[in-house]
Amino acid sequence: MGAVPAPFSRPLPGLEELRPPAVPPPAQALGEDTLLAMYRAMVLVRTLDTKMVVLQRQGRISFYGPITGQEAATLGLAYALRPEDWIFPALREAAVALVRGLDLRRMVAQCFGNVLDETRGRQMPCHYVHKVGHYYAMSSSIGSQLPHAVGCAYALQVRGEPGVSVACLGDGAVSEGDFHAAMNFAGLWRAPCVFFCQNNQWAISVPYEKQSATATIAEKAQAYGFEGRRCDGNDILAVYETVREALEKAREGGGPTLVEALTYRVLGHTTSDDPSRYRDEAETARWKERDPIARFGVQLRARGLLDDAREAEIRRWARETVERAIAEVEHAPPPPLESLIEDITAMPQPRLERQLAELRRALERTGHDPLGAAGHR
Ligand SMILES: Cc1ncc(C[n+]2csc(CCOP(=O)(O)OP(=O)(O)O)c2C)c(N)n1
Ligand SMILES: [Mg+2]
Repeated sequence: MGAVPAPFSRPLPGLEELRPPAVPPPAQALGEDTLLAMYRAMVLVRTLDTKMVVLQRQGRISFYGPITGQEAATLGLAYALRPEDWIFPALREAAVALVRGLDLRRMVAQCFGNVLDETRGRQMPCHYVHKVGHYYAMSSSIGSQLPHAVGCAYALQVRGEPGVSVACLGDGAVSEGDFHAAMNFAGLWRAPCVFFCQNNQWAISVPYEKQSATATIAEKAQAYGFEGRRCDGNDILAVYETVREALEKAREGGGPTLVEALTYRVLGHTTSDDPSRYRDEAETARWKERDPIARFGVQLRARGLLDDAREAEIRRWARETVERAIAEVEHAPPPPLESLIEDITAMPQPRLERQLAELRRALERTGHDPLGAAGHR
């Protein structure tokens, strides 16, 4: 078996404090510390996204999928979960893993795909895994995680184990067969499952109106025999409370809920996309005015929890934390060549070993380093 990278010797300051409460209370009972942790997490994730997009533009990473504008939806979900819950993410839920203890450096290393990446450079950037946090690797194939999530919920039900399984999706997944199969069986089994859809209104260049005939995604749940609820996806407390109630219902044997968080993808689909080629950016400008971080900031200020000095401290901490994470992992070497064939099969495969030896000889002959000295791919 290949080596798992050693844990980092010292934690990055301020990340442990982002953990959600073990039993999330109703939104109106959230403590000041949690409200501020939610805000810090939103700022940290925005800072990370902004920086990682720059890194991609500079050619230091190959690809990135930001959640900019969707922080309230992602983190509203994150803070409503209990530790025993399971998450099957789509592309824009990585912040859930972060607040459940996935080291920011591990996330950044995953984007570099170097030796500090637990998945050893085998996945595209943003495909994080966080086993102890019950966070599965996202599946690139749209909607394919949804039957897995329902299978997990069914297993929890059959075994009588605590926890709810969360099936995350974007609006684009509703035209996949997997979505309908998962919804059908979740309803049939009354499985302890919450479908969490971040409807950011675009699936790359396809707007929601060209994806589905129903006005909302939430109403689709009715056809499968359970409740669907739509919430303001740019209001973190609205998302939090809607998800929390859905989770509580599932925990008490009340079956699944489909939660639709209505939001907007203000940037490109990923760094490989240019949305100005297919959408009216005046619409984007309107959604930027509903920025979820600014909105939550106004609420916190009204409650006396945030002022200019604290805001400046939070932004400085976020910037320093992200920069430090990048500095600590960027220059790690690429995974060793033998990682190409390690962890692939339970028993060593002579054919793969022969191929690796042949590759080594070819590299020695040509002096070519296929991964590049700095691990860039
Ligand atoms: C089965 C499948 N078809 C097509 C793609 C290409 N693809 C990648 S992301 C994406 C759009 C996803 O949109 P949505 O579900 O709304 O999520 P978002 O990216 O907006 O968060 C598509 C079509 C894919 N990955 N898998
Ligand atoms: Mg979408």
